Amino acid sequence: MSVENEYGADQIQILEGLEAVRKRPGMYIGSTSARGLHHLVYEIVDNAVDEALAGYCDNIQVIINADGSITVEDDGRGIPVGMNHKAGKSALEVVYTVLHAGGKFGGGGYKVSGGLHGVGASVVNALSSSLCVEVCRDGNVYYQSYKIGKPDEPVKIIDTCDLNKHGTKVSFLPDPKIFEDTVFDYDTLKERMRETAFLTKGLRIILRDTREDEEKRSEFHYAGGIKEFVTYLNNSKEALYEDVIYCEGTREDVYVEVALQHNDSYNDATYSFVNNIITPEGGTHLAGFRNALTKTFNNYARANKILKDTEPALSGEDIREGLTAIISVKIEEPQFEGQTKQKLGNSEVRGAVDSVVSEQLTYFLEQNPAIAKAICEKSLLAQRAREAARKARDLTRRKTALEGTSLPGKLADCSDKDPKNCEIFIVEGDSAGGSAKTARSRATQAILPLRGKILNVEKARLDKIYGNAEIKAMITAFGTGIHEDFDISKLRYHKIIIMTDADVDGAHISTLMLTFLYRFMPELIRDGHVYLAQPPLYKIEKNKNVWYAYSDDELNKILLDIGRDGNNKIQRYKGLGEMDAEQLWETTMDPEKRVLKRVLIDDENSSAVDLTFTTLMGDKVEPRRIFIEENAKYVQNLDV
Ligand code: 0RA
Repeated sequence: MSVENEYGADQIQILEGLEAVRKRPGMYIGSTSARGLHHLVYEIVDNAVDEALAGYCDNIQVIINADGSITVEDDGRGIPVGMNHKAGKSALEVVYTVLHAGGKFGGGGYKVSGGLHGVGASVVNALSSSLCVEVCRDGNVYYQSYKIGKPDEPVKIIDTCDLNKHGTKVSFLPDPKIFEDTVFDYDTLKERMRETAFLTKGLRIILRDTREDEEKRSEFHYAGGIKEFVTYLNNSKEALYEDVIYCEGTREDVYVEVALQHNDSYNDATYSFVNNIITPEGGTHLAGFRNALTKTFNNYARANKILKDTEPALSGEDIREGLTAIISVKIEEPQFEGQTKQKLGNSEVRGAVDSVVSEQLTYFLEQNPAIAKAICEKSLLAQRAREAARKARDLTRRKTALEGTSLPGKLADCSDKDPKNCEIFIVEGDSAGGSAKTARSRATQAILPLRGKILNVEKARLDKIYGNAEIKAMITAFGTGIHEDFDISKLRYHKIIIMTDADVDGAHISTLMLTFLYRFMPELIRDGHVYLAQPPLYKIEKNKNVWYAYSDDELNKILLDIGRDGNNKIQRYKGLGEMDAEQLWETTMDPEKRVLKRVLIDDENSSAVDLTFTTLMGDKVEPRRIFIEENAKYVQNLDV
């Protein structure tokens, strides 16, 4: 076979490959929604991060250009440009046109490969209406451009550069024929770049957005890597001790890094990563970590008589109460399992993490007895609280068995028994609760008034939470049970509507409610059952006509429409209680007229989601304020 023929056959294969990507983009980047669009950037950035992990790249710059395209520039060795004899063309062209070629060739120190689907540059190229790449190495600038994945011409030299300069610069414009929307979101990229920088210590990532007159810019550079990640996650909480505990080591080609620190909350915020990819369902690395943690602390507590021989061992849950931890492993061939392929399966990783953590944590505890004691004592308290909670729960279970499923006394239930038709309003305060009971549509709307502020579940142990009357009332009203007893098929109302005053206190109560739901019944939020009611801020009256305004903007618009003069009386609502039943119905409860906001969880960024709620409820006021300003967008507007 002649070389020419070989080239021809290759070319056909490449076109078939690109065709496959364009036919089923979801197979390669997950989806063609905003999430898939942003994946394009991650694929390209991950290639540069691989170069950083190999030790050759210190800086990555990501730019959202004015025309909506993306540029990713790195100072790595530069993608090889020499002739690839098998393919009969430049290696650079192979990387950008052959499916699955990205990164894995070249051998040597270039081992670990990230990228959620391990596909990379050629997939991004196939899904871009145009892409161009410049490689700087050996004093030359090499260049190639493409349209929907096909090269315009062979790789050529377009310029010279300093002999010491090296790196790769890629620009691409996503194809609007493929993606539902091709507008990149700065904050989405920002959070991902932050996370990537935390996971690759020493790497500097700069993100710029040049689409508007005023350029946005973020720079991430963490010499401490995941240690600083833990500090960042604990920022809005009180740490139990100052140091972040850090373990690092390699066992059988598995590179293991773990950072952890306890705080005064009661939740476990552990995030695990493989080759910089988050594994929301954990896997062998997480299992190895948990095993090492439980074993090491029990050994320490027994040896130092913090735990007496007669006392039961601390459970993993006890030790993980208030824990913030990052587990990051780098391995050559990750295997993902589970329905969503988000769980690490490689069995050798379990032992590697267990060994590194057991060894180094044991040493750390011996060197830092005060910290060791503080963690053991917190775990012991957790153990006792868990025991008390179990007793309290058994008691309530037995009670319901004896009394049947008695609904809370304060609940005004609806008569319809089909949950699909039913909604429950959780109302702040008894007086507003009274108006709501009068106003409601009895058949489908239930009302549960809550007295004052509900318990902050971020700051209370389980026994106290289970003992709280308001929380008990909600749990029994919803019908689903909680934790391991949770059963969504028993949900008695398909809409759970939180109705609070349109002021700061009201917002705080909503947040407490959402925190409770997020921690104890996250499925309710995930399945879209949770809503916030939107009561009006103003009532405007003129010549016996009435308007309601839900924001200051709306008020101004109405006043502009009807003319501002002495004849309108504007009333500012300070709370739900100021409205009579009829007004409450008209403005906030009537399914025909009201506006509800549905509460959403962004699963992609799970460490950020967790922060969403914990930051809000933390002790320190400043992060909370910043959070509220930044995250108003997590709540989606929805007309129902
Ligand atoms: C394989 C070998 C070499 C560099 C790279 C891959 C490389 C890939 C990417 C992707 C984005 N930026 C990159 N930078 C480098 C180097 C081989 C050599 O120089 O010997």
